[in-house]
Amino acid sequence: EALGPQEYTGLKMELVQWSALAAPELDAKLQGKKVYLVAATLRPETCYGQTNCFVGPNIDYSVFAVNDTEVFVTTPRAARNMTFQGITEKRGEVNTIATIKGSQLVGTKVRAPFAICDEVYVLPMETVLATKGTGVVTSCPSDSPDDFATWTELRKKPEYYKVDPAWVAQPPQPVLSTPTYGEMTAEELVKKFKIQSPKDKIALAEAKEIAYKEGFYSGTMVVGPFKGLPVQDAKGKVRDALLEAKLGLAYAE
Ligand code: A2H
Repeated sequence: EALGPQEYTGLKMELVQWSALAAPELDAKLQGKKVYLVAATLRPETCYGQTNCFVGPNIDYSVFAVNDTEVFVTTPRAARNMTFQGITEKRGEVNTIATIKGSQLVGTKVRAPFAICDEVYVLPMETVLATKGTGVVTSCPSDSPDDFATWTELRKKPEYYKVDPAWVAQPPQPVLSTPTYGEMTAEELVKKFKIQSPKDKIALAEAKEIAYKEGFYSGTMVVGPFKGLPVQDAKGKVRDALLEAKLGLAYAE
């Protein structure tokens, strides 16, 4: 874990359609508002390869007003932190509209900023921590072993996880190429370490470390406006482009 503050990029994943469980309450309360699930990432350059969005099924989420027009969905903890970072209108005050369990958000359809796969579904991820980031995690299974392992698990047992197979139909989308693992770094590492499920935490932590080092120090972008650039150079440019387009925000903790 980093010792200094962690600088996340918050990806604004705009609501397209609430899940059947969330729609009755929230559609009525949020008429005329722009609603975003805000995912915290340390790898903004992978945004082109988003194919899903994860929430913790047993975590509570706040649906809160940022200003007159925008509504965010994050953990209550992140909502509070945001009020001290100039993200919301009133400092130190969360304007909560509703509280909802992650499990109720599953099946919600959102727009993924800059992603090749424009609209993605919200899925459950048991390993999402309520104490980190926003509690919303964008899924980039080409480059995140955690994301790849969870997506694979959900595809194996959709009934058990109460997931419609259509929500996990989108395959990983290549974003960058590494000399050792090619364009599907996460999948290669999951295979190499014989990771069977998201519960293989030790192997996943190791795979995550390698994926990060390979991708960041040796990777080259294979999609998007910075195609051909080293990932090290592209990372900041992608973050700036997200902030510029108002599809991303700086979030630190
Ligand atoms: B990263 P760190 Cl492609 N619980 O984004 C669990 N994981 C969380 C989280 C939470 N509450 N909030 C954020 N994360 C994930 C992309 C990505 C990420 C890729 C590769 C590696 C990677 C797409 N998912 O993370 O513990 C988010 O996933 C490995 C560094 O604060 C976020 O970045 O270091 C990362 O963990 C933050 O992890």
